[in-house]
Amino acid sequence: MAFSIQRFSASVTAFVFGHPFPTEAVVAKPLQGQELEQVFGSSSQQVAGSSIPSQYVSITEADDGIYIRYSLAEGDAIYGVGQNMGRLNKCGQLFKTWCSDEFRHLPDKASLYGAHPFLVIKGENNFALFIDYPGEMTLDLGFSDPSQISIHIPTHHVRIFEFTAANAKQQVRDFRSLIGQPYIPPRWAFGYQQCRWSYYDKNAVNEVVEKLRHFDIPCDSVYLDIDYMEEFKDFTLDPHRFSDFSNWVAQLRQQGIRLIPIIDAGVKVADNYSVYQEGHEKGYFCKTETGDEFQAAVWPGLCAFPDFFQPEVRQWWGKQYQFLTDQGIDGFWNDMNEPALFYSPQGLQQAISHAEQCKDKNIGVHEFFQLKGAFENLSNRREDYQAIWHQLEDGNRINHEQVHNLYGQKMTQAADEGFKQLNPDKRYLMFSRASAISGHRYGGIWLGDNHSWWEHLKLNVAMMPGVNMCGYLYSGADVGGFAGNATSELLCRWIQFAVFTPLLRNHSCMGTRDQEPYAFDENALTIMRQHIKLRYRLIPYLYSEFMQAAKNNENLFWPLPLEYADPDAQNVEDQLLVGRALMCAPVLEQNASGRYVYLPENMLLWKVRQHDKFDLKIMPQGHHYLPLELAEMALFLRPDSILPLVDSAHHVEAQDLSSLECLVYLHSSAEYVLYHDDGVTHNWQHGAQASLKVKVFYDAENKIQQDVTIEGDLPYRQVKLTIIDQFEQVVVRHIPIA
Ligand code: MIG
Repeated sequence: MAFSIQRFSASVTAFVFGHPFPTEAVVAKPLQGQELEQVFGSSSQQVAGSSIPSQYVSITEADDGIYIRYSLAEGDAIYGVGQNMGRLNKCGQLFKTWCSDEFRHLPDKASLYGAHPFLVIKGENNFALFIDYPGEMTLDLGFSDPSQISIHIPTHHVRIFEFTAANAKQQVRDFRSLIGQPYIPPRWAFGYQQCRWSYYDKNAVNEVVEKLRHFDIPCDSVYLDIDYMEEFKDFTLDPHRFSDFSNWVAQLRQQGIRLIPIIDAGVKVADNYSVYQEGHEKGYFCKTETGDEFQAAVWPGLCAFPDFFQPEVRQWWGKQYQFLTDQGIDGFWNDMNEPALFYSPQGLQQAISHAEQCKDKNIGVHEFFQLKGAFENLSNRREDYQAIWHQLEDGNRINHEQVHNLYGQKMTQAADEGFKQLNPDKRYLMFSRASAISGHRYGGIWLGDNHSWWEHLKLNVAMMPGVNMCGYLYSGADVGGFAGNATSELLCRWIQFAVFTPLLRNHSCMGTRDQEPYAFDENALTIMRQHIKLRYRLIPYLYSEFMQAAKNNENLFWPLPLEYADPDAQNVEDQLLVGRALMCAPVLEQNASGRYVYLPENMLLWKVRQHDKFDLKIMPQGHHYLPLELAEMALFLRPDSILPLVDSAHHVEAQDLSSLECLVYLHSSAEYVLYHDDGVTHNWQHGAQASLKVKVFYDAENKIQQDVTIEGDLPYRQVKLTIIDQFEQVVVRHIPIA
């Protein structure tokens, strides 16, 4: 078996088989020469052999590809696998990496929109794996045999990474340091965002904005779904329903609202449409085996699909966004980029012939189901994907089947490259539906077409750490659920969790019940208002934690078992750590008036009913039943932690940052470093960052003291400390900032 070994550090090793496709997932370079010898001594030069020197797994080659196997011990848990079904611990499940337009997210779905083959094994042995392969592979995580992990990669060309640092968090950091720094959104993208498919015209959008402002719901952006375009053609505007666009964009901007248009991957095949014409003439679209343009239908009807694997095509595509940025737009969402295919002309023809054969026949039940299936399975057919060919830089072509999972993220890469050309200093809001490993460098992701089901609120909780591990820090689900009809209770509870997700966007499908906060009863509206305002109060913390996580290869959301060693914490699936100071414990059941929580250590509970009023209580380590009315949510502060807060406002840029409030849960010495920058440019990379350090501690006489120090340019002028000690004594202090 021919393979070579690459060492990235003492705890990161890659086994390389054949000539893997250059996915660009990993930006780090393997150690070489002296560096390598320093870490591993002279034996490190060993490159190939007969058996693979993996520390934990067996890797074998067979005719049908490469297998990775590992025997699970009793109590082993598996975390990660990115955007996938299931709970936090993925033991017992089967996944396939195949970016899919998957509307239903039923529990046994093996693939969703993202392909994220990074997993952490925790238990008897502790290690992590990343398989750098952009096609479909099967991850059988104890599904066929509960005592076995078996991963099948149907190729002889792949790079397999093994992470052997002592604990899961470090393994994640090591992985993240390989794949590079995440995309950084503008700070306003941490506000509340309102979406629906579709706000049909300017009036519809204006009405949403008016109502949100009227009902005192803070909001930073409203989304434009496919109906803003003329005949669903990318980079066009419907001239009637969205006339005088740039003036309108500017008007909304004055009210603190940004418009975020959708961009679909498919380009309508049409004579009088310049984007198609140019792409067609220059040969920029994906081809079939015989070199014709590959076409399939999506919303605009028959479409061609930009061949994003070519740098020149990406450059061309990236420039198209300028049509909208020139009119004042600074955020987008890239949809349907798995790519989703409703049908191909060939597929449709086959189904029609099938039907014709059945015509005038008294068909049997089996024939009936086949006939039905012939039409039902027209979308996203494997044969259609196999008909797509990509042109590579080296002059070779590659079949789509081999690289399917990279398509969507290359679209987002194209957008990112375009933005950098347009305005290298500016941060644009960008997130994608399809993704793989390394798309996190170009944008965030949303979690796709979920349903207004309690199960999908739970799924949202379980997915956040998984996508974080793969670098997708700017992410979130469609709050309230996309398909189906949300109850006001579900939306309230969902918002109570989503106040912690960087992307906080309420979105719902055409034909469903209105889902804006004001579309529900008065009581629900009040509850949502309070918790959305809480979100705005949390923005300094969330933003600071986000930036630190991005810079230090951390997650924003960590599962409890990865942080705490005690046995009871290992089973906690529905509470998450949010940054370094907080733990959330959302209510995830209908009609629940509370929930069980497990506290691995003493924590300070803020039961939030009103965003601007503390209702605080120390809860001791252990199991508790916590009553939580619909109007209440639980926010836990860890010992010796500090939570920075500011006042809410109608939108992020209107927030008054002159006074900062810090909630301190003091045991012996608490410290927080609040990161700050301009929030709109990339200047932070060149030193334009500031920080405010708050330290609260006991002095030699057991008196509470504080230190507030600043570095750089900060908007904060005074700090109000609300300090709770271990005996629930409250001390309030006002510290001016010089
Ligand atoms: O086939 O643009 O996931 O957010 O509203 C549906 C319409 C296409 C799927 C996206 C969803 C969006 C919808 N799109």
